[in-house]
Amino acid sequence: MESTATVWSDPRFAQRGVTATAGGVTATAVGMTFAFNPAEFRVPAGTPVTFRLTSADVTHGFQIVGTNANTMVVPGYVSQFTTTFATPGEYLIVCNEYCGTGHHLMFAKLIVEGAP
Ligand SMILES: [Cu+2]
Repeated sequence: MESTATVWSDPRFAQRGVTATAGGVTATAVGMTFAFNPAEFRVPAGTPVTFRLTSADVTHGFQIVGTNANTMVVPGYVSQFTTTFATPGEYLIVCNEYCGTGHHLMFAKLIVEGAP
C-alpha cells in the first residue's frame, strides 16, 4: 500500500502533535489501525486550532465528541480544518468510520486548557 510506506516519511507529518503557528496552533496526527498518533493533544481554549490529518492505511474518522468537529481521514489525502474551543476540558476523539476489528478501540484525547 503506497500510502503506508510514504506517510511516515512525508515532511508534512514528520512532526506530529501540537505546534504553535501564526495565529493559533496546529495539531498534526496520523490515523492507523487502530490508533491515532499521537493519542493526546493539548491546546489552548479560545485559540484557533488547525487539525491536519491523514491515514497510514485505511479510511478512518476523526470526531471530537460534543463538538461539531468531524472529518474523514483518508489514505493519500490530507484532511484539514480549523476550529476554536471555547470551553476548557477533556474531549474524547473517536474514529467514526468502521476500519476493522479494533475500530472500537481507536480513540484519542483532546485537552483544552483554560487561559492561565
Ligand atoms: Cu475506525
